[in-house]
Amino acid sequence: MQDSWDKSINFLKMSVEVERKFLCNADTRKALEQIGAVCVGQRQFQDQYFDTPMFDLTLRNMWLRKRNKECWELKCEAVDGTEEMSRQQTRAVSMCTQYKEITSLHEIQLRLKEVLKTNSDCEANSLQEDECWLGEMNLVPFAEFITERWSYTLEEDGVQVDLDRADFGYSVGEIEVLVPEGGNVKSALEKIERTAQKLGLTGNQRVDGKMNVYLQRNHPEHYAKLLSNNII
Ligand code: V4E
Repeated sequence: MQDSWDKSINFLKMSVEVERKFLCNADTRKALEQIGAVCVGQRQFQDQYFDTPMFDLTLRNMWLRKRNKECWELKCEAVDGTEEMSRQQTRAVSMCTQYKEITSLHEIQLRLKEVLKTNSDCEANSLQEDECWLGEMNLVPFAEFITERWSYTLEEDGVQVDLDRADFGYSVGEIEVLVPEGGNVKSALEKIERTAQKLGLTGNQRVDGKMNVYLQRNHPEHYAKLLSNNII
């Protein structure tokens, strides 16, 4: 009982990534510089996403990935719909996604065991190549791609803008704020909305992320299922 309570508390303590995607083009970098954004780097990374053959994780809106063959991350939906919101706040929420991020491999394995109801005895091991837990939980890669990313920071406290180009021919921008445990998600949404306005983003439709486009092209049946379950 105590164990499961501790796990729930740990889950609530994860930081939340609040993010709004937008379509970018050749003028986006100029627009960012005009609003005072500073380019803080360009890098490339490879992402591999894992799920069971029946997609038990993504159908629960949980996204398990390994970046650059070493960094594990589990993103799980985190929506706090309990507060009363103005119409403008509701709009800001509808344009953004909110995901809890778990980066400790041990925490990830605990969460996965709970969700997949497996009894894997394989624990996080200091040897990266020892990944018997993946097999025990029946997790296999279902997506793999490389992203080239240009990152910008803004004067607006804690706002980062990333411009991504995936190797399968899709580009997307994202305005994001990382909210630490117990932090103010509403203020993050406001910062994102202000940044979007400064960049002249007028659309009121959510923009597809890289994974949405990857799934449309490579796993159309699963994409349709996620869509009909309102997951993407
Ligand atoms: C949450 C999620 C996925 C995991 C990766 O998400 P994302 O932040 O888009 O990737 P990336 O490369 O920018 O990661 P970062 O470097 O910021 O950590 S894959 C699919 N989803 C769900 C999802 C959704 N439901 N709607 C939208 C617009 N995007 C993603």
